[in-house]
Amino acid sequence: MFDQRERRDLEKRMKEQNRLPPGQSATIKFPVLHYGPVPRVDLAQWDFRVFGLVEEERRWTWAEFNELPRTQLVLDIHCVTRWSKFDTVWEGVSVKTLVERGFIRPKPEARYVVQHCEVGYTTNTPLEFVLQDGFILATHFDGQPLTPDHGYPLRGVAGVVGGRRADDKYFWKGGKWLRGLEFRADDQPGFWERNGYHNVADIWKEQRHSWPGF
Ligand SMILES: Nc1nc2c(c(=O)[nH]1)N[C@H]1C(S)=C(S)[C@@H](COP(=O)(O)O)O[C@H]1N2
Ligand SMILES: [Mo]
Repeated sequence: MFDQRERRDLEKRMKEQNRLPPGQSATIKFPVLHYGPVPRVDLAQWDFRVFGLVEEERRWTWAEFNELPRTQLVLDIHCVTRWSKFDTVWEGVSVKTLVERGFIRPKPEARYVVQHCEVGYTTNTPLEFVLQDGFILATHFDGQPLTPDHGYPLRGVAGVVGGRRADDKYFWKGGKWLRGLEFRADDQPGFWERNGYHNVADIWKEQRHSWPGF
């Protein structure tokens, strides 16, 4: 059983440090949230594609993906359903690093990125969002490979690193069971964005839903 007192103390501490966005509560657990079934993944068939407005489209097998430069990251994550989890530890591949090291070369016209996941789930952000430190393509959580529920073998993670920034976004902007990144000139609303969630998803402005007054 998780201790209510421990949770409340954490929430108070995070609030004092200005790390608790409006309307959120701290959790010590790690809730699971997604639409549809957990896809079964065969790593022998798995690939990761980088396509659209890039100088060269890419396709990496699971073995190749694991040869890419790796990053560890500590993030606060904020779900639109109002739970926040602090100091979560992720490991995987940083899109920023891939761009800096020439593994991905976005064309100058590329301004948005769509994350493509198993069974057609997508989520969209500006290109700058996936290029900042608060976004990672994660294979590991807390030192262990992702569990199927949390996106095994690969997920996008959208979180907050090192204090508040202008473009901190809710956790749904990280797609679980991620299979590719599409670079685009125009924005393309993803699954939750077409189903009522806010396109921008700024956690500090509480951009939860796109319906006014909801
Ligand atoms: N493929 C996929 N990714 C998804 C979702 C989904 O429905 N499908 N839901 C998003 C939402 S709303 C949240 S809050 C987080 C939840 O991640 P978790 O289950 O690891 O907590 O995943 C995001 N990524
Ligand atoms: Mo969510």
